[in-house]
Amino acid sequence: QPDYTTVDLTNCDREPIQFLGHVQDFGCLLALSSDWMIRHASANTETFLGREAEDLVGTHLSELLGGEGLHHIRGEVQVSGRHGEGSRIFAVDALGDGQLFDLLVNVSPQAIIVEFERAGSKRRTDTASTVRSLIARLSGLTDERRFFNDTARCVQALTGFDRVMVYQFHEDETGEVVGEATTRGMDPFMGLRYPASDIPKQARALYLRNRIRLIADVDAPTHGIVPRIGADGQPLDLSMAATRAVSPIHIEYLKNMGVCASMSISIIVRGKLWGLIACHGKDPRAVDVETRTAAELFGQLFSYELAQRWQDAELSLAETARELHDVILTTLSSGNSLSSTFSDLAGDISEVIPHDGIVLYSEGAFEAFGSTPTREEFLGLARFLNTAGASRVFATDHVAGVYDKAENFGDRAAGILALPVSRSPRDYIVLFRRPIAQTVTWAGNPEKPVETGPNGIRLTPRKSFEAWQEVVHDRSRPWRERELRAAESLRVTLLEVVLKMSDDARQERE
Ligand code: BLA
Repeated sequence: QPDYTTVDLTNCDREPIQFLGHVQDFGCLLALSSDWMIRHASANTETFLGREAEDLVGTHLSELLGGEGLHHIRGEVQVSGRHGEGSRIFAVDALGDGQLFDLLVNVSPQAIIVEFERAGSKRRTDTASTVRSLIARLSGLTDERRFFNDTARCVQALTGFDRVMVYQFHEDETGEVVGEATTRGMDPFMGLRYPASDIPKQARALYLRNRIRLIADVDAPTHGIVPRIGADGQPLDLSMAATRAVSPIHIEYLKNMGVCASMSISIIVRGKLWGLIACHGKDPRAVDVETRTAAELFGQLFSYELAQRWQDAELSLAETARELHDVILTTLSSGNSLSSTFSDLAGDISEVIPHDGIVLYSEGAFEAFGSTPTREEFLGLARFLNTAGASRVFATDHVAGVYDKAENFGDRAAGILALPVSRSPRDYIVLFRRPIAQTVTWAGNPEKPVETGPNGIRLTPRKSFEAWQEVVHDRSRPWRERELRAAESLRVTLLEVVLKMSDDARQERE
């Protein structure tokens, strides 16, 4: 049970959102053992299946479902049991009485979970081909902003939500709206920044496993699971359940935002949650299973498209980095020292990793170009880097955040990228970036995330969603992932050369 009595932001992270034990109103749920006995049922089965949850628990599934329903579910369990992915069966006459249901089936070690929703209306066009043509429209776009805005427009066309956003997580887990499509009369959220705590850790972890979630109506009742605690002494794990009722804290958040329905689709790139496509409705919106499946598929294809774009950018950078590697080897192997060729080298590096200043600190000698700390200041920084112990590249866009004295660098340097280019004592090449006055437009004051809620002291989301601007003075443009990768390969090249040269020098002396 989460403890709401201490007010701090880690509360959010501790709410066990997959064990809250309720389903939403738009569907009902059965949890079965591997021998098809009903172990749990949601309290709203009567509405969908005509039988009370209490009557169903402890009976065999075949007593409820006619031949067609059971046959379908068995078949799907064999498939999804092997792959661990949930499956969906559309328009099944599950009870044998002519009512059509869409079924969602998920197999976990704890239970087979089957959810029932009323089948969506028959479509004129098939959703797979709609998704295909939407994605085709995106892949030609080179401009990033248009790419994200069009992505939002595609999902809006697919689902009909009033506002659709592409929400990207930054390194520090805050998030930013980078693409948006709205219907008339909705406030634009484009460019707004939200604190990390708005989507807590356990929710992000869950969204990596389960790629889509729908909150159909923030005002609709939710229904408990019967019995709440199973024979194994545990509440039912609803991680993969589509009807899972979400955290009441989040419901309050949506209400504060003036949102009645919310759906979000996970964007996973290289195994990490890159962001979400977040959808808002002014009114209740029970998006049917087929549309959700299409939206999820769209999300997956969009993720591949993003990954492809990254890869293209990386390939062209890797090309330039390779040329740099060759230049360094040629220059240095013809007997030049690193310091005698450093000014050329600095120019070459800036083509791969743009920077405002660069320092070579090698065997006690200090050489600097552009906007950098002084020699004295640098020596302190070098000592800090030695203790930071990184044998690989070390980068930050806010060096004063990890090394106090960097405040004195003022507007000469705010971000550093350090490449250790020797064993010990450490020699370094350090790239510097000057601060940029960044304006971050927060949705609400991020420093006041804690308020007293309706139930006494506990954590509630910020009530104010009015933009709150903060100007950040001591940060540089961030080092991009691919720049760090290029720096790492540069470090390896330089280390090779430096070690070889000192070996040669030693041999000459001996
Ligand atoms: C979940 N928070 C979420 C989700 C989103 C957001 C998209 C996923 C569920 C959904 O699809 O609605 C946040 N929604 C946003 C943001 C925008 C948006 C940033 O549209 C921007 C436009 N939330 C808080 C605080 C807490 C909190 C302070 O702000 C904790 C005290 C909790 N948010 C919270 C929890 C969940 C959540 C617990 C998980 C809900 C669940 O899946 O059960």
